[in-house]
Amino acid sequence: MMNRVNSSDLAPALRTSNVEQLAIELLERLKYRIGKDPKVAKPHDWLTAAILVARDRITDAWMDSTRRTYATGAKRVYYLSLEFLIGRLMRDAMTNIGIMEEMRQALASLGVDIDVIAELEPDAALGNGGLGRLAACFMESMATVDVPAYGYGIRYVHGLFRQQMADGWQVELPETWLAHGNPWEFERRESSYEIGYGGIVETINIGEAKQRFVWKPAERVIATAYDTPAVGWRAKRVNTLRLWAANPIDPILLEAFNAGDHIGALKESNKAESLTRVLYPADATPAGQELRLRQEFFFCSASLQDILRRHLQQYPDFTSLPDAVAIQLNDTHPAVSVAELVRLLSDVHGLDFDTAWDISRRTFSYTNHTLLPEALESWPVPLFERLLPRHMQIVYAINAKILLEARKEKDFEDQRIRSISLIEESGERRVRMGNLAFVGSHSINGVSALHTELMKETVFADLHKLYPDRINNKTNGITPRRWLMQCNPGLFNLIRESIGDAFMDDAEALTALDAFADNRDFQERFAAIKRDNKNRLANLVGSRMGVRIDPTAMFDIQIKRIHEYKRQLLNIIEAVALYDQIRSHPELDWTPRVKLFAGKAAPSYHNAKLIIKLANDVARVINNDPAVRGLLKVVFVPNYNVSLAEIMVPAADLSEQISTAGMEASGTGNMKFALNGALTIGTLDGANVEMRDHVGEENIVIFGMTAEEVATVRAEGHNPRAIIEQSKELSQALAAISSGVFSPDDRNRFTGLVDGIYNHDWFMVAADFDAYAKAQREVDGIWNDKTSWYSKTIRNTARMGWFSSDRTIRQYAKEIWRA
Ligand code: NBG
Repeated sequence: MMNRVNSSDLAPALRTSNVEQLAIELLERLKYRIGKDPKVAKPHDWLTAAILVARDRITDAWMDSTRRTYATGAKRVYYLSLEFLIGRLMRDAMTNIGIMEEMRQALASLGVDIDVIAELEPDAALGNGGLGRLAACFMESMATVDVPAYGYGIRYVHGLFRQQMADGWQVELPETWLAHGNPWEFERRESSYEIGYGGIVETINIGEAKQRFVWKPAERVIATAYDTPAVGWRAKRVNTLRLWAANPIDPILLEAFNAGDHIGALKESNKAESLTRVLYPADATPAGQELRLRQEFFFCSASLQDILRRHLQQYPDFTSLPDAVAIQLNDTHPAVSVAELVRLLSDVHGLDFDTAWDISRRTFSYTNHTLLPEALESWPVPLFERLLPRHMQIVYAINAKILLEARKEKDFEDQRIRSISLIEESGERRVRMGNLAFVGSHSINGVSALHTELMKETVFADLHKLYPDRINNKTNGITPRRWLMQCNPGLFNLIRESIGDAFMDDAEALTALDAFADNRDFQERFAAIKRDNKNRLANLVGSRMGVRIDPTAMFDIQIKRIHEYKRQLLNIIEAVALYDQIRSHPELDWTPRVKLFAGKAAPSYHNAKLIIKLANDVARVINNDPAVRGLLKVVFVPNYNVSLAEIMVPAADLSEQISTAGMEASGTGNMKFALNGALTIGTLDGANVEMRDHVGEENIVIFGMTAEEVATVRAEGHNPRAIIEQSKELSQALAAISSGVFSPDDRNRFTGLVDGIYNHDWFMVAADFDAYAKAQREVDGIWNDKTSWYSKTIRNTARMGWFSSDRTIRQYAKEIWRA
């Protein structure tokens, strides 16, 4: 039976779950918690009942885990992240507590199809892309490898927008994941904290030339906690994801209301609640708005107050904080925590500044997720000072300390000093959050080997020189529960039958599959599963979009946020070039392909939105041209999210990981595809480099410039026009796009996009085009030799175990958190 785990392998705190027992509980929850008779219950009611049955079991294990943490005095890890891209939780939770099959049967006995209600669960999209999804995988892995951890973030009422297509253009609609309530969460009214903004700082002389500082904020809001259990594999541990919602101090100004000002009476309330209403939809570019800084401070302050309160329940004072607590800053979004912790320890809890600073630095560590210089957050000094006057003073005090330290080093002349300063002085003065996170942490990590090396050479070169022991690498990973077991049950069962169960607890045991890579019978079964997964995707594309795609064609998939550096444009241009070729050479033996795209663009990112429109325009022309004879199809699937990824990833033959080398910090989609038996076409960027090392260079198709070559070309300047003129395929494709072949209604729509390639080609689309096209024909060649294709793709599945987020978390725990 699918996904059934032996109950003796489960955590002892879990109560037994046979089908009859589950059916009884389902009826009970339906009646007493939802207030519905089964005769009139709607599918949503059954969904809630099923979740509550699972949640009760998880709660037993949760309390057990919490008691264990207290009893053993284990170090607690806090993961501060403005984003958690969770997706649906039901399947995940039920698989991890081992009741998936029994629940399916129990629901069936009551006339309910679990697959139908599972589709109704909202996809919790409290994140933009890789960074948020990584945080969600980490939550699951921290519980799995038994690290006592809390995730802290914001309970956005509206997650990432819903994407619709209107005539091929992206339109953003609000997302409402809480519309039917959220049965997973527990509201914790008692865990609430005041968060201040603005106001003044009073200085009080306390003798011996010492001073105390008291921040008197002008505005205050309340942060209220909502807890969601995070269940690890086999429920060995259940951790907490604590998300904060903002509430007003005074829900209604009665005086104003009584005076007839009914709207004004709710002003405070609206203002407070707007703080946690929406997630900023920008990925890898800073939002730069006051509300964003307010959000950042809001969740950091609430989380730190909560952490300190919990610490004092167990320890007499804060000298033990760095030994009992590790706080991981997920990117710079929570970097203001550095100043807030120093403030809480010194102003509120009375430690002297130097002690507070020392404790704080030994407690924090920081993960950097991008090198894009425009992505490094910084805040104008006047804004920062107005909103957080005391924190501004603390930032200056930290800066003075750091700069003094640096001046004592040799080789730290003015240029270096300027570059490590927490304050950007050229032009508008700004607080640099990356530098603050760096100096306030004992560990700074990158997310792939290449990214970490580039961090040392570029953004943090001078800070790295001052603190050479701090930068380290932790290559990203993905949870194999969601990204293999749950999303690809067919493959999961085949692997289990072939190599046994060891890989379920240790993904690296997948290497045993290597022995089957050339086995004909195994290849056929592997291929059959891929075909089933492709059929499922073809059905979805057919029903959702009315486009027919042939499941026997190669499914070539690029799904991720739309970004120029990720080069969806390179992929589309190659499709146009291929289209040209198919039309000019109908006599040749073309490999049938379906190029699928999905992803959202930041609403303010003009070129990204234009790229979506181009994909749709190109799709319309190619898909309707009889001369193509169905040999090439292009499809842009709308509203990419975690649930859609769970269908697209297992259905891919070819995975597109083609970013400009040096620009993708790691990538995690690349890992999901390879684990599910896709071949990767990619550049030597991010974690692709390590993937090549693991799967073997004969099992991955690498092309294009290296990060070093890109850097050299950028420094020396290159001549894209000359490159384009030398490539007939490329120049024809670009000419077609810019002359309006795909946009007869607006012939100049894409001229600007094409001009960018001619004039500067910052993302090396022209520079890499020929190598990319050649690599694609190499992929065709492998595809046409099915034995070779499956022997490579099976080896991908077999060798991707190292990219489990369990491995990543073990490394964080051992080398950074010492937990
Ligand atoms: C993203 C990178 C990805 C990386 C994820 C997770 C941001 C700022 N960065 O390459 O672009 O895989 O982080 O580390 O979203």
